[in-house]
Amino acid sequence: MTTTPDAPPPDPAALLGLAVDVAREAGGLVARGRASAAEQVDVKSSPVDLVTAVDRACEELVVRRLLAARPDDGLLGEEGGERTGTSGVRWVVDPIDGTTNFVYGLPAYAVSIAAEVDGRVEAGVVLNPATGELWSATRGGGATLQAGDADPVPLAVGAPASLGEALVATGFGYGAEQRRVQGAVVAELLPQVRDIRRHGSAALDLCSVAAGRVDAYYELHLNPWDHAAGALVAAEAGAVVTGLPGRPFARPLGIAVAPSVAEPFVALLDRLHPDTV
Ligand code: LIP
Repeated sequence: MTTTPDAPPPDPAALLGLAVDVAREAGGLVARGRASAAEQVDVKSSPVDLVTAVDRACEELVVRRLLAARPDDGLLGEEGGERTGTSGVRWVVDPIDGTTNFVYGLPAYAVSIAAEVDGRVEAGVVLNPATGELWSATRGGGATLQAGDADPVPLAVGAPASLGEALVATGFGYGAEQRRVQGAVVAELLPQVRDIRRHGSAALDLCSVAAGRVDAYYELHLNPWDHAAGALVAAEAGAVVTGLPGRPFARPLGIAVAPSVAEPFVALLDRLHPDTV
């Protein structure tokens, strides 16, 4: 599915405008569903991989709104939404990234919506309904953070002087064996950096790199909906967004890091992931 050559290319700013409007409406639904989140919880790939009725209702709303506005677009959603379009645009949706936090009432979860054009993310929004923070970016257009009704502020990554002074965020998968491997990597990494943060949402971790709230983030085996919007926000704020040497982002390791420590950080992760396929 690609854009038709004689049709004008979709305008990333217009795609972002639609994504922001839909994310705000979806964020309202998620916020209203928070108090009863734990009442309707199912499990997916493992006993710790949760999905709530609110995740599903949120994705249903987002899909309905996006396709009402742009009926020829494609779609990929975490909760099963999948559709091939004819316009060259595909929406990548995570209705609630950080579902475990949502169920527990930890205010670190987000609605994440990204627009791909011909397979490349051109616009993305991440909205945390618990804090009202909205992160957004277009490719080449920079990244901003809007807190509530305040004016959006441009984002820029931090500049830690050394790897030893870098605050690093990471996350863990839902499989016990994968978590054992990821835990062993953290044990090796911890003495070599400032500290580790585990926020529980890849989308918010990537946006935290963009805002300089952490200096680096890495995680194995992320799904497209976990990172599509957040990785663009991080890149547009100046982060190095990459995979292991010679590998693309999230294939299988997703890395976003401040340029000042990118080289030693990627080299360290490469040493700590010798068997990563
Ligand atoms: C979550 C990711 C997080 C990861 C969790 C989970 P979900 O996504 O955002 O980074 O560590 O294991 O995958 O499942 O809440 O959408």
